[in-house]
Amino acid sequence: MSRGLIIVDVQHDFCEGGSLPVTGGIAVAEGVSAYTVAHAQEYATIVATADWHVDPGEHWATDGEPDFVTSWPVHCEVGTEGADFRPELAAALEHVQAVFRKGEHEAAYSGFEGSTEVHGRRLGLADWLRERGITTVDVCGIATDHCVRATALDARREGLETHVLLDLCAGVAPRTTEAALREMRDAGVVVAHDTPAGGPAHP
Ligand code: VGL
Repeated sequence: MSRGLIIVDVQHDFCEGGSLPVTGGIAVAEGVSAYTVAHAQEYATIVATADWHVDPGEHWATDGEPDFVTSWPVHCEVGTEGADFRPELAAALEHVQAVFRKGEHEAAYSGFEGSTEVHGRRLGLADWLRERGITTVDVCGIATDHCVRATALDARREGLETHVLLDLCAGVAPRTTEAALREMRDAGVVVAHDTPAGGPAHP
């Protein structure tokens, strides 16, 4: 079994002080860094994803009120601080081998919609994991009910054993977070509290 860690969208705009703040975002950044430093040796690969918008169309409610389900305040605009990773994530980023950016011109919730550049070649997350023989992924980050959810569901669709490290996630709203947890569990995702890699899962 070869394990990968996927750190989802721990960016300024999704944390306190950002344009689409998720309560607990900064704590997630700190927790993910501590976890990654402590467990890096247990992962064959560690990657991060980033929401990376230029003009994502109706995903940004530029002329109307966002509904916070499918339309959102302007966030993670390329070239702004809001799109940067939180500074508290720095220790984790030391171990991150690739960043998969998504959503330049459309909504993109799943990290599997993202790509990275390797030697001048665009590579998606599924190919990156496949090329490294990854069979199991742990997913953490922001937001539990949106990008973590979509990334974990896609990981299952790719046939990967998938764990969500719930203590290292933050959700936008309790109702959608509960629904996302149910949906993920139904899809076979193991929702675990701060599970050390290789250790017992506590669903
Ligand atoms: C996200 C809302 C809008 C996320 C991205 O990263 O979970 N949420 N865009």
